[in-house]
Amino acid sequence: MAVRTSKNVLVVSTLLVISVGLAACGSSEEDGSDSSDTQSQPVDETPAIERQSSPLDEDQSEGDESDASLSGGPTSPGEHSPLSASDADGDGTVTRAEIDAYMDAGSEHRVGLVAFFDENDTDGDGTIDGDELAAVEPEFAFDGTDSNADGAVDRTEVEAYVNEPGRLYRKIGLGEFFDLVDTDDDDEVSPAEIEAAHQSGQLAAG
Ligand SMILES: [Ca+2]
Ligand SMILES: [Ca+2]
Ligand SMILES: [Ca+2]
Ligand SMILES: [Ca+2]
Repeated sequence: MAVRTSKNVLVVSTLLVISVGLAACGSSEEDGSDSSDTQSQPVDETPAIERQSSPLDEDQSEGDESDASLSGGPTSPGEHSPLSASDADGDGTVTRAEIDAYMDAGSEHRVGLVAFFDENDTDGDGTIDGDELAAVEPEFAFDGTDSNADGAVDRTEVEAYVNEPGRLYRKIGLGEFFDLVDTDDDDEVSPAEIEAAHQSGQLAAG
């Protein structure tokens, strides 16, 4: 077998490309260097639009002055219910002073709703209606309890109401509820303690 040997010849060629492309065109460009701009630039003073982007959700007045509200139920004062409503300075922590002030403003919060029912069922027949209902202060105290919507509040209805999920504070009263949630007993309910109450089902929005 014949073996061919191919020679590779490397040819190094040097190409000198001389491009003299200097087109010296004496074009005098005048880009308005000395143009007298008389255009007065108007200062844009856009009026500051005052937007109140964070409307405060204030407590909605609950008293509806109608018997329909008895079965309709009160609106929630906040995501943490009584612990939102009682946090007067809105710092997320409810102090003993804040809860006391809140209960002073609404004595119906101090005791459980069944006990409050007994206070208002003056004739002790197990039903609040008529004059008894008209005398309830605040008038919305039993909103949401009239499950059969007959315009009267029976003790059994109140008992069922407070035993629903998230209504523990209505069952035992807000003072006792505060003590329960304040697990470290420092007379303050911290955001962490509020969260724990949510997790355990002791507290629910609404
Ligand atoms: Ca507070
Ligand atoms: Ca009665
Ligand atoms: Ca009823
Ligand atoms: Ca605490």
